[in-house]
Amino acid sequence: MSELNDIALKVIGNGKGILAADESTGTMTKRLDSVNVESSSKNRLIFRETLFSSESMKNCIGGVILYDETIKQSGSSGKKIPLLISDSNAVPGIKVDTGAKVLAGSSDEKITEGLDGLRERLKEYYKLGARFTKWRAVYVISKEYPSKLSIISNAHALARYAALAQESGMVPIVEPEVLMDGSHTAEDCYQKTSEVIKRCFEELILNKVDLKGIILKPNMILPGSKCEQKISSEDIAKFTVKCLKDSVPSEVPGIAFLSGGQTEIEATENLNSINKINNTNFVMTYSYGRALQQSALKFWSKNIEDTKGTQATFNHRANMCSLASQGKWSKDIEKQNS
Ligand code: 5MM
Repeated sequence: MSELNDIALKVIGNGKGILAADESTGTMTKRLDSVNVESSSKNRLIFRETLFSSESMKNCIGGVILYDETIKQSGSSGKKIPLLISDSNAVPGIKVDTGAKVLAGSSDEKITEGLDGLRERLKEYYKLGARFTKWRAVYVISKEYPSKLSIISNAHALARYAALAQESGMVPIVEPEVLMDGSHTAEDCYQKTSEVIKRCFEELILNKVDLKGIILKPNMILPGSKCEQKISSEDIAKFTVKCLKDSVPSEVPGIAFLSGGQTEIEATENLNSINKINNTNFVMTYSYGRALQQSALKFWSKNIEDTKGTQATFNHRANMCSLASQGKWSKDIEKQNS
């Protein structure tokens, strides 16, 4: 199983992180609608190929999470997308869940689906070049949520998925996302996230998942987006590192945070603060969707043929995230380079 550990470290080690470009067609359509670009298969490919052929892919991006549509596409030169990614020495990955659906028994919550036929789909993705996979579970915070039902059933699904991914020779990214929506405090987020993560590891262990061959993709510990009590980046880092130190077994090679609706700068600053105080053995890096793509998407939407300009915007963000993953980012560096 040390091969899986090697893949995991290739994806998240050496100051690199993950580009989460696995938006399903519905989500990508929302993103493109927001910048007034038609969400055609061709346009989705142009934007993604522009990012995947950027210079920063070589030094800042260790892995790219793709969506089913993209992993089967070829770029403008005729090269298959997974090959375009591996040519930059990054690892192609694939989202394999089929989405979060209403949880029977607790209809305000979600359960992630996709286990039926997963073994066969994994084999196909491996043949297409994927070497890691992703499955995202979502949890809401309120007085009564996340419910025990949501915590137990999502952890069970995540663990069964992870076991199947490893059986197919791929590293599973285990993504339990406790959402930022709501007026809860950072303390509430800390407590609920700890409970969610601990349960995930109980199930992963029960399903005999090799913990050295996974990547955990959690949320940072943040106050809810409607909470009036804001906290500093240093406090976010303290809560986050403590939560992970207490809930994640030490065999896990690394943690790649989702950005979860933070701005690009917030996600970069908070990751940097985390790495400044990271006293664990875990690599702590990024697996950002919006916080890596937002500015590039905005720039690209003004002229979808301006590949160079879009890439420069993306390269800047990727470079800043890479510095943050090493605790070397600062507001001055951000300004000097923008
Ligand atoms: C890229 O977005 C992924 C979700 O797509 P769908 O909702 O369309 O399935 C998402 O899982 C993403 O990989 C993570 O949430 C990280 O993205 P952010 O934008 O939170 O960093």
